[in-house]
Amino acid sequence: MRLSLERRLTLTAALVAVVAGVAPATAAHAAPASVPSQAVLTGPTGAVAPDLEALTQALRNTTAAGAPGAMARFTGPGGVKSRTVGVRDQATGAAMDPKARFRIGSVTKTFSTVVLLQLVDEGKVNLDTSVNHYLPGLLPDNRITVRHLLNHRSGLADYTNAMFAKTVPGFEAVRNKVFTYKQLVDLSLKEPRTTQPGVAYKYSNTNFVVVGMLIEKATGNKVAKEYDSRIIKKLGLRNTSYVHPGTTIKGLHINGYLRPDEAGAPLVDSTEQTVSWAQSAGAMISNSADLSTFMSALLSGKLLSPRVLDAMITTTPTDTTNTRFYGLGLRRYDLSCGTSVYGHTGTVQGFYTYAFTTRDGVRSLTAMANTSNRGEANTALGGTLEAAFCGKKPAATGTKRGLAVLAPAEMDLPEQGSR
Ligand code: HEL
Repeated sequence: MRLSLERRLTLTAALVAVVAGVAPATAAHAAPASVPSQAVLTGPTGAVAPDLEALTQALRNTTAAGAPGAMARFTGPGGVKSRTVGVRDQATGAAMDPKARFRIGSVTKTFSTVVLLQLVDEGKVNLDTSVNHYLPGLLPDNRITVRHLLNHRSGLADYTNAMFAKTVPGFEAVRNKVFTYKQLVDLSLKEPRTTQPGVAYKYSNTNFVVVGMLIEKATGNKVAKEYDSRIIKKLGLRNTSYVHPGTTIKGLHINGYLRPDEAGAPLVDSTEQTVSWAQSAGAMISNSADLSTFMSALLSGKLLSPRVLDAMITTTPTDTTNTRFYGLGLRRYDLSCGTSVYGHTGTVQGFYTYAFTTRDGVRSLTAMANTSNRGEANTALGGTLEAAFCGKKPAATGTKRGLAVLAPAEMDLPEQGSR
């Protein structure tokens, strides 16, 4: 049986929740659950200090699960703390570097959303107006609004499920391809729609391809120019770019390694590609510091009006754990210590990313690993969130070669059945 991408992702998310120690069934803004016994409270807000040993352990779990390298960069009242494990380039053996650039996949969706919501702030786009009002005849249903794109409730099928049904052949078929937005939307429209507009959350890259089209229609400019003037230059993000359809990551960067579906097959260096299959849904390049700066600026109100930011962080659940939520181009994870963090995750061939910040933008974490199509590594990387924001030790991941060495006797493993 072939599971759809979203189904696989839901299962992965559930696994992340279990391994990362996310409490189930906590209300959206419920009072903090008991703080982990070894956590240290710091700062005027009483925020939990990151457990740096646990952060490193989460990264080690990630490489033990098959990632060539992994890193995490936390910024908070105590300053910046970076941890790295493994390599950024398997051919040269160069060590993972917290300053290096990498592909951020769907964290791009948050950038695209900010641009579109700035256009809302400027009165050029309305969230509850039909997409077809701005792009006449594009979609088969006038009821699909701009908001439905941003909160994944349009029902437009995700064309990437079919595109990447076979991982490496799917990737190689598009690695050097350049698509128009319209070609990608047409791929989606060949498939049945997944829900009636507005009725249910169903993650789809198609939504954010249409967001790119809306940005270009409303501004008359390419999305690259809008990311640049509205976010990148404004925040001084010197390591962030949108180079589509360029294929290289310029400067100090991390190489990505895609795991083939076939057991034992060698990793595929997937660093260079157009990412044209994703464009405004996932083609940006950035680094850890820039992603933290961006997420922190966003949540602390430096990019959007309070009214529009409020719309962006108004979330609904994405699964039944009641710990995972989606707003407008933005995820919210409720962690086991009661802290909610906002940001996005990314999966693009060879790269997993987590970029999250607290509601006040004061504490931020970017974590990444240079592999993909490897759920256990992504799950292990998710453990950095609990370590960073809750000061909590990660569980060892259950990989055959990793578990024994990753679960030293003194390690504070979460209790079975406690979440
Ligand atoms: S998927 C996600 C993540 N998002 C979505 C988007 C992104 N990335 C993609 O759509 C890539 C899909 C193919 C990835 C590929 C691999 O692992 O490299 N997998 C296969 O080819 C499987 N056969 C919801 C996880 C997000 O976190 O928002 O990024």
